[in-house]
Amino acid sequence: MAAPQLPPGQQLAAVDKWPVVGERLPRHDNRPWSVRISGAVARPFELSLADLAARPRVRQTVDIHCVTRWSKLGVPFSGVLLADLVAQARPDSSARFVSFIARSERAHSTSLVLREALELGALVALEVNGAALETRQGGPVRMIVGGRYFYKSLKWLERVELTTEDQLGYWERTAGYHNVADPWREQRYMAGAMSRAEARSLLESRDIAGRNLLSLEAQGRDLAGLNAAGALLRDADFRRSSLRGACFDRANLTNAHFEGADLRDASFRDADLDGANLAGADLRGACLLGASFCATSFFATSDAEGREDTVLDEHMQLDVVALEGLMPAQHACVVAALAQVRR
Ligand SMILES: Nc1nc2c(c(=O)[nH]1)N[C@H]1C(S)=C(S)[C@@H](COP(=O)(O)O)O[C@H]1N2
Ligand SMILES: [Mo]
Repeated sequence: MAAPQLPPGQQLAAVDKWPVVGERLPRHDNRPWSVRISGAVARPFELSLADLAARPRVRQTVDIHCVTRWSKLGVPFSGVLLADLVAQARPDSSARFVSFIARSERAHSTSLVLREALELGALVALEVNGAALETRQGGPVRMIVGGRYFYKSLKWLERVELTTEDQLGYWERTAGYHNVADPWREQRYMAGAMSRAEARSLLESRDIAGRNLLSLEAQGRDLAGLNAAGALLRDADFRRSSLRGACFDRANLTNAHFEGADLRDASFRDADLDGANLAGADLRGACLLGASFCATSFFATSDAEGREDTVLDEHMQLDVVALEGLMPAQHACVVAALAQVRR
């Protein structure tokens, strides 16, 4: 059998699509672009775009795997090897980590173990598909780190800093994203902070509005009428729970699990359902207006997951344009199912 090309839980994006995730724009700044290498090094230095472009160029074909479950295989990037810049800066022997910092409003960052970044062939990318990286794609200079979820590939690179202690990146610190991020080991999130017992007692109140509950364990429970408005519920597990009439308005449900859940008349207005799985759920009367669906699953597509039937009806509310965020296989299933209920 050929080796699988898609890590577990990933879906292929259409060839002509490249979803934008996280920040959409770099910080406005009139100074010309430059990249500075500093920290635990003997010779910090700064490069202009022209300096970067004049260095030896490397081509690399990279498989992109976003933590929100979409993938693009074989994307041809070119740029300068991080190893090349690191060597010139003469790292101290104590330099064990590398942080990448963006020219963006929140100074977005991410970090890697220096040795791993070099082994993975981390690329200071300038081009994709033979053309300069567009701003939208993280250009003019973007880190590309193959073999890690795409949140390790920083857009709008401005600073490379070598450090002796790890500086957790933006998503790793604020969203519980896993600090190693190997897609083949499905390292999407750090362990949730809460025990099953704590989750159980918290859920008894049926009010978790506005709370931050990464990887909440709430499977197989009676949670009808739950108020989870505005809650941060990335990777939460609501499989087979009864959530009739629950309110998830504006909640972050990235990668949440709703397989087999009763979601009749539940409300997901303006919720983030990127990478969430609703296969086998009962969605009759549910409101999904304003929700985002990048790589959301509505149907089980592999036999291994079993063929649970998702239930939709004509009372369900959703924006047809938002369905464009679905990956092709899911898009086809949902469009066919909607056509059937609306007949
Ligand atoms: N500067 C910056 N870089 C970033 C992010 C961000 O918000 N800001 N998001 C990360 C995440 S989570 C992903 S999946 C990829 C998304 O890249 P794309 O928008 O080109 O798909 O960028 C990564 N790099
Ligand atoms: Mo991501």
